[in-house]
Amino acid sequence: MTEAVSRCGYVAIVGRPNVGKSTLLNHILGQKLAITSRKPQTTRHTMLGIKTEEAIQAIYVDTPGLHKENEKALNRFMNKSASQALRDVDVVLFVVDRTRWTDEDQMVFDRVQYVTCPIILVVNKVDRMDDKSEVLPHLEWLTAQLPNAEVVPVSALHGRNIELLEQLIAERLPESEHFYPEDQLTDRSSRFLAAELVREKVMRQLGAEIPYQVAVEIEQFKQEGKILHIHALILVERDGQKKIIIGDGGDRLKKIGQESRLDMQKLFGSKVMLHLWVKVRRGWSDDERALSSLGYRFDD
Ligand SMILES: Nc1nc2c(ncn2[C@@H]2O[C@H](COP(=O)(O)OP(=O)(O)OP(=O)(O)O)[C@@H](O)[C@H]2O)c(=O)[nH]1
Ligand SMILES: [Mg+2]
Repeated sequence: MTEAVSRCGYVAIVGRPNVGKSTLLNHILGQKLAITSRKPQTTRHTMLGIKTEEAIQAIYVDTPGLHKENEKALNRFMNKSASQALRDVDVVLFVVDRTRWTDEDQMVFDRVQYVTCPIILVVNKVDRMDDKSEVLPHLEWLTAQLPNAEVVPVSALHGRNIELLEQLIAERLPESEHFYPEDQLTDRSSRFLAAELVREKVMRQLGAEIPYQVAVEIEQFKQEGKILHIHALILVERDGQKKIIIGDGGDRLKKIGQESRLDMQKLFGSKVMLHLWVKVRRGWSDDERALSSLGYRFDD
């Protein structure tokens, strides 16, 4: 019997906001690593999710959804990170939401059409497809747009067709030694992941506007015996937002804390004591220096 060929490479997951990129990554990894929510622009930073199975190592790059409208420094940062993720990768997963095609999908398409590596067009959320008769013509139309791309309908949430997708990815990865140890899951620190979990709860629990004006900073991350002590600061832009996040008698902040702590315990495999504070830092989302001190790095 011959040994399986070792393969390894980078797989960028791109698409407009809310199409299910991070949900897809989590499903492939078999655990929750990336944060997800119903609101667009949940992911702000690119993040690696590494999956090693025997001879195959796929290094996924989750990216912020490419989007129009807002010209704040934070939005420029997100779009730039997503575009940069297309450089030097071995496979591109271009994720779209069923038969919906918007100006933002077109923006992604405009960038993706120039890549020279294999592209897989992932048509997600097929579990919610109401009118099945629209599917075939749309898949044909997509194939005509990107003739060299493979088109795969999936449901990231329910795990439909994901094995097929992973097989198509593996076949397209170059022969190579693995870049990461087989038990490494991501390039991001535990502090980063902790901050993201708090931000996810804010995204999920608050109304339309506020989540976009919130950042989370970890001030302390310390294991003492069996307990991991985490202090997180929730930064907002205005006083009114601080009140809303804290809620009546601290109710909302308590709920954000409880839910974050449960997810942290699962991810870190340790009992967690979590302390949350809310603080106003005016204009952080449109100030490159403030952004950079919060870990939004504008390198290159
Ligand atoms: N029904 C259904 N919902 C899905 C599926 N995949 C993702 N979703 C939902 O779509 C919403 C957005 O998912 P995310 O994974 O956060 O989307 P994203 O593309 O990472 O979004 P950004 O980070 O904002 O760019 C969430 O509410 C998910 O639960 C799917 O296959 N079926
Ligand atoms: Mg995301």
